[in-house]
Amino acid sequence: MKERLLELKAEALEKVANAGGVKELQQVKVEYLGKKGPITEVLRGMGKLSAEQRPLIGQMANDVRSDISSAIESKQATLEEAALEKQLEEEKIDVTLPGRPIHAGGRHILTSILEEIEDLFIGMGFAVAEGPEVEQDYYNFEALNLPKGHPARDMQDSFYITEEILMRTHTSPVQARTMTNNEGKGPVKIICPGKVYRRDTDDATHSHQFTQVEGLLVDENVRMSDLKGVLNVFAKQMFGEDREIRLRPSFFPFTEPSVEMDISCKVCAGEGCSVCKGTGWIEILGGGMVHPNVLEMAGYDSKKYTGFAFGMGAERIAMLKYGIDDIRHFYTNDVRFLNQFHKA
Ligand code: 2U9
Repeated sequence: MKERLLELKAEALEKVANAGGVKELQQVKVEYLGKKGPITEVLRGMGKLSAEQRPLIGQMANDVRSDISSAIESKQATLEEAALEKQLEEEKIDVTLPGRPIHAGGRHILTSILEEIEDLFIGMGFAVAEGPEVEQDYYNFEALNLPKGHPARDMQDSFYITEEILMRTHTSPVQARTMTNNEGKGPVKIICPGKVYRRDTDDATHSHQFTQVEGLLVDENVRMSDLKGVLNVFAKQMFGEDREIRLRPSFFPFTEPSVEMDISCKVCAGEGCSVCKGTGWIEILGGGMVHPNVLEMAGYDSKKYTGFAFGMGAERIAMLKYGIDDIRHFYTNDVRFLNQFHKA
């Protein structure tokens, strides 16, 4: 029995030493120390031994068990340590590697230019007013001195939803609504930014949807020179102090007299080049004195009140300021275009 126990011990320790993994080690444990293992079997046969032999063999069997058990434990610790080492090696992170860049978005150029225009007029005391894009024929045309059948309605081919409802063709209905709803019929000083819709065929300079900023100042004794002063400040702040403006006579049904405003060409400083088509001037907006009919229709006494109004396309302003050659860039959202206008 003694020999058998020593033999089992040697056998088990060899298997423990050769175990390549924790699983294999567990098998050795079950095989030698389990209830059905050979050592248990030896202990079961101890009944046949003499009274002197029994405690000796019992002690020996326990020693063998405990030797195998501690060999397994220490082997298990070695194997686990090796497994951890391997895992750490495989999952190694190089914290000195540079981080991946974060591609942060930014303001759309059209949003930036609108905010710039708004800030500029807010600085001159204007309030910002907004209104619906789906508008009544009355506010879009009638209230602006464009009755049904007026030839100028053809100038602005429109998206009609019903006979009386359309997508607004300009932001002027916002001013018409503001004046109409102004209970005390006192002064009005607003700018109206927003999307407008026209049945145009899209090309480099036309879009069926674009963005306008219109302005309106109504008060007593408002004169054309006030319009010129405000627009001069706008032009110089937006395009540079060295730019000159000029007003040319024009026609709009809602203003009388009406003007168009040019700024001196930055490229040739008025000499004439391809950008200004040889004229030295570039058209940027229209305006004029609010037509008495428009004032009266909104409930204002046109003998007491006068006003000026103006309108511009925000895309056109951005195109001139940044040399953008196609209005469609604003809507196709190619990041190579958009990223050029992000401030760091
Ligand atoms: C009211 C009275 C008058 C707004 C005006 C213009 C002249 C004008 C164009 C510029 C380029 C439209 O975007 S564009 O195509 N606009 O030239 N707009 S006067 O006049 C008004 C508005 C509201 C109650």
